[in-house]
Amino acid sequence: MNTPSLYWDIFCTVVDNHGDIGVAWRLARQLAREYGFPVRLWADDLSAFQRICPEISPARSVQCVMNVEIRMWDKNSAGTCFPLGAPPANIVIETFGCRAPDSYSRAMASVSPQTIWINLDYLSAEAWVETCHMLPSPHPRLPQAEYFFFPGFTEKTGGLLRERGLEKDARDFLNSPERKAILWKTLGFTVPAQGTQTFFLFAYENTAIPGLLDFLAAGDAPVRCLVPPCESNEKIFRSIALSGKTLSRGRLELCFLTAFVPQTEFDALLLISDFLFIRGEDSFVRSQWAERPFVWNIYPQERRAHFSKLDAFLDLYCENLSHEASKAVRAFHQEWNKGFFSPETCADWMACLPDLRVHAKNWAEHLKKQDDLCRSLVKFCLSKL
Ligand code: TRH
Repeated sequence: MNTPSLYWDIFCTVVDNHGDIGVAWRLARQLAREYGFPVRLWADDLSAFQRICPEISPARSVQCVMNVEIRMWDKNSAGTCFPLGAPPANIVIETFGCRAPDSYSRAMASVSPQTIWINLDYLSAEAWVETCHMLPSPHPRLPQAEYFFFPGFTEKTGGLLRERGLEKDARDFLNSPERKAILWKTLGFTVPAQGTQTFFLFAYENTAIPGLLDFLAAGDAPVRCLVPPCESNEKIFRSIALSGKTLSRGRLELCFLTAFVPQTEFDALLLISDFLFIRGEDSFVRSQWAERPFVWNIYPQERRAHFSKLDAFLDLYCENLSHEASKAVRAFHQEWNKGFFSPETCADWMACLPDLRVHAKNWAEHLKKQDDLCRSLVKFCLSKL
């Protein structure tokens, strides 16, 4: 793509956890690294940001990390936090419904050519997304339209974040026993013994967890479970006698990570695992690029709205699966997201793991045929210049 230089401002409010900043940070890095664009990322919670990017200093209101200019977005000083006199960027992205300050929007409306204004929404596989993707919406007060941009799983959506060279990076990592051993060591654990199945457990507060752990502990094969720090499940882990960094029970070895790994190493964390329990948005997408069987803990919404989102995704994901595997995947997801664990459902899912491994590769291949989200955004913006 022959691209003129475009200046980007990305705004991000950390609602909770790390998904919002996780997506904004990934996108900002990709725009800077793959397209060479100047990018400014405005984030209102640098401490949450620091958890996934240790180079960030929460005390600094302006800093540059990986060629992205990071700005503390101090909402209390709205209107004064912007470099006064500096024009807004060519492209402004408000992530997940957050609103750039009024002073910024006003400045946007007064520049020529007009700033391209994008509202980047949450990921959903629901059918309505295709009809709303890229639709303009007039601003209630300003003479300017904003465009809705939807990530998604089909060609009529904006696609998924996927960096260039992702596949090669994964292959290189998987082909390097040294790099895997170094990662295990950095995490504070030995390399798992031959024949051990490793799984990654990243979930919301979920009452199904003890059942899953009991089930794995009572199984025939040795299993290692990697658990990242997660406040919402701390009580659950404490109730199963958490002490120290590891806990062994039956065939299960629980390994607690003491801190988040930097987001740039998150993919490797998934790749050392054989199957994945992930959640939210970004780890959910990364589990698909890791080409591993996964179980998605979807972000819970009011009035159980998330269940239709879950079904919409599973309808797409299960399309080319055998009837048996599709049934097992759907049942396990339903129960996991209701906080309910039944050994029969889990056993059915596990019996399908060989098929699910093949499917995970095919699914990733299928998704890679569409433009990635960053590229779709760049193409769209160029078309609007
Ligand atoms: O943290 P999440 O639950 O994020 C969200 C938010 O809750 C948000 O409000 C909600 O709307 C959204 O989900 C759907 O899960 P997610 O999306 O997987 O984000 C986690 C991020 O943290 C992701 O970018 C990966 C990163 N991460 C690390 O970098 N290192 C780690 O060790 C871990 C465990 C995660």
